[in-house]
Amino acid sequence: MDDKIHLDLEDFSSEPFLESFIKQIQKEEAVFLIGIFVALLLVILTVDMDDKIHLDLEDFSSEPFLDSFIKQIQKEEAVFLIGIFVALLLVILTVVFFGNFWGSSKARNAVLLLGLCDSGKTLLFTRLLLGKFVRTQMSITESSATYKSKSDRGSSWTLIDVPGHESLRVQIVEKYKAVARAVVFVVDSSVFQKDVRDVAEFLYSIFTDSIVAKNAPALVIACNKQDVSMAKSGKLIQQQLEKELNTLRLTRSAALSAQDGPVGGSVYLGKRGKDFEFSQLPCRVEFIECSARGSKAEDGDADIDALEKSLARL
Ligand SMILES: Nc1nc2c(ncn2[C@@H]2O[C@H](COP(=O)(O)OP(=O)(O)OP(=O)(O)O)[C@@H](O)[C@H]2O)c(=O)[nH]1
Ligand SMILES: [Mg+2]
Repeated sequence: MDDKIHLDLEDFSSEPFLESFIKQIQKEEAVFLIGIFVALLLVILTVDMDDKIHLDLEDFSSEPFLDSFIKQIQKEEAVFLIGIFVALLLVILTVVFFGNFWGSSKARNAVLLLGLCDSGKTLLFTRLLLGKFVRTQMSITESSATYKSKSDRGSSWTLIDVPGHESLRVQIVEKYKAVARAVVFVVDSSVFQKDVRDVAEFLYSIFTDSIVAKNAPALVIACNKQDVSMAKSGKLIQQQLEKELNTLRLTRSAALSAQDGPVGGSVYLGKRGKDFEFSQLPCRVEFIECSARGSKAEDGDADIDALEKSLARL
């Protein structure tokens, strides 16, 4: 497991660089291939022309029948060659197109576990990967491991447990945001009333980021600790977050418009002129209820079926 975590971290630390490198190569490859194609076309046309001149010279000494026969072959050869070129061009375009498509979708295979401190990310991470209960401590660095989803396709994602502490998470989110296929945002439903403002600020900072807005990773809000009797329901958490994000959007846009100069890297959350709702985000949003601890803690299973189903649909 340690090895896996270590290796996955190494893989991912270079991913944005790798992604841009591949894209660069793909771009240059396309130009290179088109260059070859044009060069080949020129060579063939020249050869064709040479042949013609040569044959034309011969024409004077040969019979008219032979002459028309050679011309006929030349015509068909040209059609044949043009056919080959069109086919080649199609192959090149297909390779470049699918290369780009494959590159970008393959690069985004990370599922980020985000949320405030103590919301239960590390316990959820362990439950999803190993199924067992562990005693956790405050995370100070990210952990990652390959998670095989419980779908028929059996897709695998790299699950990344990001520490909740603000001074640690900002840099880590920055590192992985471009490769996120989904964000599982873990909320401690038992203290949600106290946390609502911080949760909204964290969500706001992620979903107004221009790279996140462009990639639109799926958002699963995991309302955790449902085993605690005071826990708020997923529905209530959704309503209160929508209200809080609406207020936050008003204050933030007012603050932004009061600033001088352009503000980079930030997009508008939701739809202008309408109260904020999660359905306005450009990605799939789901609220699920779960308990990473489960009713029997060490001895029992977690209650994370809804989360597993959600991950299977990614
Ligand atoms: N009752 C209950 N406790 C839970 C649940 N999930 C996690 N906990 C407990 O909450 C505490 C914090 O859990 P962690 O998984 O360490 O929290 P975290 O989100 O990783 O916290 P940071 O690493 O500081 O960001 C631990 O004592 C867990 O046992 C749950 O579903 N129910
Ligand atoms: Mg943790």
